[in-house]
Amino acid sequence: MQSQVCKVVEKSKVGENNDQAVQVVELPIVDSLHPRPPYLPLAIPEDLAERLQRLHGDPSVWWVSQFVKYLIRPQAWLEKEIREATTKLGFKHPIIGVHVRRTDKVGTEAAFHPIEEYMLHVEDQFQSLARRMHIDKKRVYLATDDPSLLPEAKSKYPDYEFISDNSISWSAGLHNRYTENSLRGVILDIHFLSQTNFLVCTFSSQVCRVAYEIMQTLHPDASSYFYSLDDIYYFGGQNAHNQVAIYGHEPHSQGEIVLEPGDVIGVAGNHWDGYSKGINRKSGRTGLYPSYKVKEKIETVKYPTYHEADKLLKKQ
Ligand SMILES: Nc1nc2c(ncn2[C@@H]2O[C@H](COP(=O)(O)OP(=O)(O)OP(=O)(O)O)[C@@H](O)[C@H]2O)c(=O)[nH]1
Ligand SMILES: [Mg+2]
Repeated sequence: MQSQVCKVVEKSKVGENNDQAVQVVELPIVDSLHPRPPYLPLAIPEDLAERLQRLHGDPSVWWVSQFVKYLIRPQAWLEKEIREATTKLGFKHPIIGVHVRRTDKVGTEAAFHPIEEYMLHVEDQFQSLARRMHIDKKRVYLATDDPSLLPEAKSKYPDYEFISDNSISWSAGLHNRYTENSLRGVILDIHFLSQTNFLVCTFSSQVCRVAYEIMQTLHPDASSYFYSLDDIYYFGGQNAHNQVAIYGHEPHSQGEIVLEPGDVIGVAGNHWDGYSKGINRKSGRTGLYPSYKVKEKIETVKYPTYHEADKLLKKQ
């Protein structure tokens, strides 16, 4: 990866100490990387690709999650804080995580979704979990930046137990968001969301997507442990997300596009009604197509490997 990572002399140090030897790794906002390295999500390493596709429902998110796991490893003080919060809140399994992103997001980057829309899927999931495990109580971990939601949810759904720290939601308001206290709150919310049995949220929010990424590090394959009310999973600044048609499709109504087996489709989103929207890269047409008629096109890239890994692979 050496060639793609920008190694630059840190300017402030040059000025202060005239120390030309200091090198820093610059990590710009992914969207503004130029040239675009092939290593960007949703690509996965070629040497792992075959095994990953066999073992995980979404190899790209698994690969991203390995980096997240390393980057967010907690220090001792945070581990202690997490343990204390777990006891204080009474966080227990089975539990479903609900993330409701409101405030600045609504009407700008995402649509408003009432609590009823989330709870429909929460109920569905409890029914499905009940086939596999004993449900002593229908517990919901509620994370949100809207402090009015917890009392609303409690009064509308009295047969559920909502586990949530309302003071964290208060601290997530626009005026308090950039304080250390608020940062601790969102770290705890993301941690607890990742620990739940299933997530119901909007993947338009990075908060839920990162919880979903962390979740992958806790199970062999948690790729299906979510329901998103809006976007499909994406990594902000990712390279093109393509699918391949496995069946042909003739449009039944206006707005649908023709697919021929093998066509590459750039997916824009899933409408969660059986149809997805995207662009057929062969015909250049944008429109709807049945989601079941395509599969993911997994991009693989030759990542540099360590000598140790090379030796291990040769032994297999
Ligand atoms: N504690 C808490 N804070 C939240 C929650 N949802 C959103 N927030 C707040 O909203 C902020 C979102 O900040 P942004 O800078 O917009 O981060 P982003 O990565 O763009 O995330 P999204 O806007 O959610 O996609 C977080 O830093 C929190 O302060 C939540 O469930 N719990
Ligand atoms: Mg944001």
